[in-house]
Amino acid sequence: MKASPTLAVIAAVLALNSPLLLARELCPTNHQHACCSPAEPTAAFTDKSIYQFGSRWTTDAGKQIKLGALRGRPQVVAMFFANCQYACPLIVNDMQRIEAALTPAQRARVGFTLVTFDPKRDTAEALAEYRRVRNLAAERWTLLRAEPDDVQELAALLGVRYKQDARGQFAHSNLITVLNADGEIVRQQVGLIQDIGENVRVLAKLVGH
Ligand SMILES: [Cu+2]
Repeated sequence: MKASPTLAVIAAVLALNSPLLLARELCPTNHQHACCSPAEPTAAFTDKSIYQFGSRWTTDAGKQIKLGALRGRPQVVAMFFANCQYACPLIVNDMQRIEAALTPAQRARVGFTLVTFDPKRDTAEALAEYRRVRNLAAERWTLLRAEPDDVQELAALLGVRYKQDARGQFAHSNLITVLNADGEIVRQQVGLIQDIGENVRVLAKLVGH
């Protein structure tokens, strides 16, 4: 009769331990136990990923998303504002040149994202109009706006500097960033009307074609 309590204790210990053992077995060692920390859902992104931040964004279709929604294919990203008369149209032009230089198979596996640093004027409707005027394909292009603090945070992560002047226009960095499918910065191009060749090569490598 003495065996019963002992067995019960052993059974209880085994029952307690088994989920842990199971979790450990399932954990790939190079994943920093991301799968074992349900309290941290963002742990699935690496510490180099700009997707690890929980900021909320709105698309030009009015849909609420987190940046992690862009995961899964490399993204060509730039920050801009729709009222820009000079630099931003050229940035978008450079992105469209990259888009055009990809093969159809590559193009299907790459996304293009424009993030406004002028959320006051660039409402979802204004961004939708920008998409229409610039003919930005819905299956590839994502246009985003967010609250100023979140825009600032993303700009800091990308190394984009911007400043609004008295007339409401923005002075800003001219920067195109290539992210891999996990949101890590792979390459950045500074300036306007640059040679897009290296971006295209990097993207081709990322999509494995
Ligand atoms: Cu601009």
